[in-house]
Amino acid sequence: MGQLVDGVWHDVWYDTKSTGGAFKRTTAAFRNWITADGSAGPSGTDGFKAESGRYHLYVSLACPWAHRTLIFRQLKDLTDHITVSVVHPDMLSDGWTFEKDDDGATGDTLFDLPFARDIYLRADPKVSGRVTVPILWDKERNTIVSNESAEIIRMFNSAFNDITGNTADYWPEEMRDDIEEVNDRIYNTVNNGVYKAGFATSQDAYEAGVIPLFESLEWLEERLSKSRYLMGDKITEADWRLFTTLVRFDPVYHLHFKCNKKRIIDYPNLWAYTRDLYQIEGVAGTVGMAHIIRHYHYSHDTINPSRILPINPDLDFLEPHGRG
Ligand SMILES: N[C@@H](CCC(=O)N[C@@H](CS)C(=O)NCC(=O)O)C(=O)O
Repeated sequence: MGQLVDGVWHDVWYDTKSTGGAFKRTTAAFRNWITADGSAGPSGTDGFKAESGRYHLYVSLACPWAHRTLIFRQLKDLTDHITVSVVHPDMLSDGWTFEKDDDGATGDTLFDLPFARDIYLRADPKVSGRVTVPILWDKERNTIVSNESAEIIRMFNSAFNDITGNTADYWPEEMRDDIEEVNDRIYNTVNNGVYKAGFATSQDAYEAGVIPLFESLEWLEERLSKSRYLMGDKITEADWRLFTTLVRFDPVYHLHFKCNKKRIIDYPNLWAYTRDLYQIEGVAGTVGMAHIIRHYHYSHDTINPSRILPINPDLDFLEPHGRG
């Protein structure tokens, strides 16, 4: 694990010294948008028109942020239009690599490069910052469109509608303010909350992550006792953003990140809701549980230096959910 500084790789773990033991996530660097006509989106520059076969996604099956983009690629019928490479689950001193010696790790199917950092360097030889996935690559302009999953899923939600004919809308205009409010709490306390707890290097920083996390899980349990999905009867991006954390919670975050006050299976509504989403057509195929378990336990040697992978209880995501 490390980062690029002016195009040079430095192998360094997260700096929690300067923040009193707290994990602070950095902001993504590439923020362009694919749009239906190639006009500029809310940030970045223009010139990224939705076209079949033009774009490529680099993902890790372990990563909850990359997982969002795979779900939207599936739900929006983009699988024939956007190609994918899957990194190796082990993220060690070279960061994400394109090693292929693990089931499901495809290598770099575009350029056959060894490391994910090489994709960043191809876009900008002097780039600085963390080498994160997902990466959305433009094969025509030979650059990174975006490495921000929250924005990639919004592009996938609508930019390709004329190409696919799929008009399902997970970010409806009239619900955006309400979705934003829910996303905000879930991002800060749940999606990123598990990382704040897990990567903390002081007791205070750990508690500042884990306490709000479980307060939010209680709030979500209550909310989901009254409505099938977060915003009512309709699935929105808020649900998919929550789902990728819930599906990893019991197998990984509970033990590895010390988020062990409760498990998701201890919350009847949250657990049934997780199964409900898992059972939606196409979604199960995006959940790479072997990479999820391997990546976290094997890669974070400050947390699990023995690299022993736990034998977890079996979770039956296909058990009938009884919601609806
Ligand atoms: N803002 C990014 C965050 C992505 C992210 O942090 N990905 C993690 C994997 S779960 C990563 O690649 N980390 C490598 C690193 O921080 O060096 C997004 O949501 O797209």
